[in-house]
Amino acid sequence: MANSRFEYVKLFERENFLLPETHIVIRVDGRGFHKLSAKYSFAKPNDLGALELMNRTAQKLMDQMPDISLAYGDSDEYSFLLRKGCGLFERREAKLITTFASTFTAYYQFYWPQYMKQPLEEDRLPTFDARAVVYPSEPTVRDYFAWRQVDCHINNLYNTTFWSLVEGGMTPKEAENELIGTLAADKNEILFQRFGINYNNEPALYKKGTVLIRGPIFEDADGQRDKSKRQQERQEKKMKKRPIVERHIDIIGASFWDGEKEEKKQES
Ligand code: DGT
Ligand code: MG
Ligand code: MG
Ligand code: MG
Ligand code: MG
Repeated sequence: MANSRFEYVKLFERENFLLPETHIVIRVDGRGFHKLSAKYSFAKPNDLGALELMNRTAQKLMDQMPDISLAYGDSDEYSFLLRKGCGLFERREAKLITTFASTFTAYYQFYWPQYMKQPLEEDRLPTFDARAVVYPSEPTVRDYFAWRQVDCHINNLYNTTFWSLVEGGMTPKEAENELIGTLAADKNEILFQRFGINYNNEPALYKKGTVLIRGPIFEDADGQRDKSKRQQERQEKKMKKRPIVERHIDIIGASFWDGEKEEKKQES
């Protein structure tokens, strides 16, 4: 468009370019899923269809964004790790997070009928927000993902015990009081003694959440900057072709990440 006398308004725009040479993590989270899960009668504490729908949506997003090497999800959230030198949208924060939130929302709604029994209603459509955080090193990225999985574990143990107590006849208030001040060991004990549930035998999907890997996890997009457009496109195609592997495993301990390193060593 030709210049006009109105064009100066563009000077008011501000762009946040996420720090170069850092690991970008983008986390999407469902808006008001406390209410939404009640409205669509999600099973408690875990709705298998809803979790599979999250996983399918996250896989599709990864398909579209070759810069994602790792994703982790549980409950109504998903975190995506972008390769360190990633230049997607020139690392513009607003462009990244709005695209992630809207693309995730679009696919979640698109796949909904394949996984959920109740049809969506226009007065409560599922939507997602997104935020981006940059991490300066591999250890901080590992700690980020550990933090999310610990959160999944704490919530799932609590919710599993809580809903067992309620199914066992307590009111939600009574169950809540019963659990005040209890440690993990106490909850395991309640589940085992009163309900014959061995928490260890609960599905890994519920206990550990879901890891989507398109390794090598920490492969850098190094040298991307100096590459020609054709070379960049070729690299993107290569990344896209790599299969995405879904796992429900521990990512807190070192072995997940070190195993990754071992594989890298063996490859080279
Ligand atoms: P937000 O994120 O601030 O907009 O608010 P919420 O309500 O989405 O809160 P959040 O994200 O902290 O917690 C997720 C809620 O979603 C939590 O109330 C439990 C619910 N939820 C997630 N997955 C399931 C499920 O599989 N079954 C059931 N019954 N509820 C679930
Ligand atoms: Mg929240
Ligand atoms: Mg939420
Ligand atoms: Mg959440
Ligand atoms: Mg445009």
